[in-house]
Amino acid sequence: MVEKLTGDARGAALATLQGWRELDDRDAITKTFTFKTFNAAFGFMTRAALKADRMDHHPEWFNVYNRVEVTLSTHDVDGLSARDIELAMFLDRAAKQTASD
Ligand code: HBI
Repeated sequence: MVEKLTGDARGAALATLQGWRELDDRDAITKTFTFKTFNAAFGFMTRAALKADRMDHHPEWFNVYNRVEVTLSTHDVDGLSARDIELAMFLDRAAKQTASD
């Protein structure tokens, strides 16, 4: 059973992330990744998709050419959970291994 992140645990978890921000209108985090090419962006999305499927935890995202806007939240708790933090950290690592601007 996944739990909603609140209080100190939530603050500590968010502090481990770089470049992510909380949305104003709902309990979710977002980050825009920019790569050199569409090929690089799609490679990142492919690695993200395989991880998301393994986790059974899926991003909301929007891609235009080399840019990927990602939003993470846990629908099952209507907010943030440790799963969002785990996926965000994976995405940051995957982006680092991908050619960026
Ligand atoms: N993806 N982001 C996100 N949040 C969820 O709560 C979620 C998911 N993917 C699958 C999933 N939940 C399943 O556990 C079912 O709720 C479909």
